[in-house]
Amino acid sequence: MLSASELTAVVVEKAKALGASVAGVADVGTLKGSPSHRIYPKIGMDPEVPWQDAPEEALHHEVEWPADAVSAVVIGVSHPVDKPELDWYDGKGTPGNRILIRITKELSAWLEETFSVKSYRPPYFIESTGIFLKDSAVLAGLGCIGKNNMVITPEYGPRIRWRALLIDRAAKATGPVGYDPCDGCPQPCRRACPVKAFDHAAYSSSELGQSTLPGINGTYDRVTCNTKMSRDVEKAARAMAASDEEGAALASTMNEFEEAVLALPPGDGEPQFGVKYCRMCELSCPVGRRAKTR
Ligand code: B12
Ligand code: SF4
Ligand code: SF4
Repeated sequence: MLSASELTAVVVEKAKALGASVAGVADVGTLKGSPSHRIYPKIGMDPEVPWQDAPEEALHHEVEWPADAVSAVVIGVSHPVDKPELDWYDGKGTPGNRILIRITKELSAWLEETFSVKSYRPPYFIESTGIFLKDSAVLAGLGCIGKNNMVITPEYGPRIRWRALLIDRAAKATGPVGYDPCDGCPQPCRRACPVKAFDHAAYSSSELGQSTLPGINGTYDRVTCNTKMSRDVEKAARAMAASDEEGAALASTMNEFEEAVLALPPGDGEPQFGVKYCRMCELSCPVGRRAKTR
């Protein structure tokens, strides 16, 4: 049987061979105590209301870990500036996320066939048994949380998306690592935000009982950020609709919006125009800007 270090080496190599830009391993035991895992049951899952006003039913949500999961294999696929369509939401997901899903599926099958390693593929959303992907990437040594509240990688900056596999065999963790590109940076990321989501402390360490917070020190407000995401959906709905009223109706629920996008006539092979969600705090970061593709 492979040692924990050998398993890490082969799984990272295979993930890259399948198309991952970066890959690493984090311990599930360490992840269970990471900042997002600790804060989430206290602030709840609803990005539409300030955490202090979260209704009881939105609170106390915790990641549901499979009992036998001991290591998390984390993979990243770069989303460079010159391929913006990777991040466009088309009613079913994004093209970039579909690449991530394909890689994790193939990696999972390969682990089972080659080493009889059982794996789980957590979905995207936490409330549907997903895991916190940024904490996972940081603890796998693939980057650090930047002042824009995203994982900054040395190779691609924040322009990367994540997915993970949970496995029932111990693989040696590849992180965390000491890396901090934000030290001394004039923070163009925070100034670029069109809705000023970084302009005040939205979370208090004394009230929440932990010092590591969204935006590192509490200076990222997901409620404000989310208003921009809603505007992006409205913009996409307006572009699809014949009238203002029809646009408002399409943007009124995500289900209606998704159905309308999926009903669009097929294009010429290019991804359908869906929502181009805001990336200003990401695209303005200079780290890894020269990287093109993986
Ligand atoms: C819900 C969600 C949203 C919501 C709420 C965001 C939020 N942060 O609460 C909304 C819709 C607003 C949103 C916006 C965006 N999102 Co989003 N989102 C998610 C999702 C599904 C869960 C995130 C979550 O709830 N985190 C928990 C909250 C409480 O914590 P947090 O704000 O992230 O802050 C924690 C960390 O910063 C951490 N931390 C801070 N310092 C340190 C230090 C160490 C050592 C560690 C371990 C951790 C740590 O502790 C904080 C908690 O205390 C993840 C996918 C996933 N399954 O993880 C994607 C995800 C985080 N989003 C992503 C992206 C790209 C975006 C957007 C750019 C929009 C877009 N174009 O897709 C913006 C960026 C906003 C920003 N600057 O943070 C990417 C991030 C990629 C990256 N390079 O890091 C993810 C990972 C999805 C993916 N496909 O890879 N998102
Ligand atoms: S622009 Fe990039 S490096 Fe500079 S503070 Fe923001 S996240 Fe950090
Ligand atoms: S994604 Fe856009 S709205 Fe949200 S914090 Fe970043 S720049 Fe601001």
